[in-house]
Amino acid sequence: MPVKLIIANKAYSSWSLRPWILLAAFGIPFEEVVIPMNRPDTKKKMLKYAPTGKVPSLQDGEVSVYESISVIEYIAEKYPKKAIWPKNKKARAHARSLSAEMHASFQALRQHCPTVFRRPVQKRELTPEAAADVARIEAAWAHARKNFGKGGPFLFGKFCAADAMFAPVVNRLHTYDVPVSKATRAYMDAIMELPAWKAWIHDAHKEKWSIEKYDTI
Ligand SMILES: N[C@@H](CCC(=O)N[C@@H](CS)C(=O)NCC(=O)O)C(=O)O
Repeated sequence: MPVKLIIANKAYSSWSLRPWILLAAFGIPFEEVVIPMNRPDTKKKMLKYAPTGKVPSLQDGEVSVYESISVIEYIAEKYPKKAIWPKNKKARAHARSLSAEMHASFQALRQHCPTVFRRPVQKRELTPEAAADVARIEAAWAHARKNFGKGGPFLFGKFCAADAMFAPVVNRLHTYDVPVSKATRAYMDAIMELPAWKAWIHDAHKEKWSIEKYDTI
């Protein structure tokens, strides 16, 4: 039986994209359950799957996992033959560090540039705090690409969990037209070329639910 991934609106849910793009990019079959946000029954529905009442979460038979990073770890453990994390120990340690940093940081950028996957590209000047987050992200990406990225266009060469963790940031930098280096842009383009990325954006545009405060952001 395929694993079941519980997510929110593809138009707005940055956390949901992470395990979704990982499963899709690795060609792992999964069933998708979408719980639309901002509805009277949203919390109740999400609580059925995770005690936080948030998504993403994953169900694998009797096993439940929540928090995007834990969901990704679970997927990596379930499919050990897939290079969800880099095979090299040093690269893997760094990929985990970057992923944890992404999980816990960059609040200023998140607040200033909320994720809307169907937002038209429209420039927004950054606050100094959001600009500092972008500077750290660019430095982190450049460091990973230089030290571990020889085998392909992604942070650790081939697409892996760390790329999945940063994928929503690619959308923020792109849709808010944030000025970035050529190398950062090339990395963003590599993510945006993934069929899994394109499928998510396509679905986000097709969703009928609309939360006005996000769609006019
Ligand atoms: N740290 C959590 C964040 C999860 C989260 O905030 N999810 C949002 C959707 S992007 C959510 O479930 N919101 C619904 C709500 O709060 O009612 C993770 O990594 O999974």
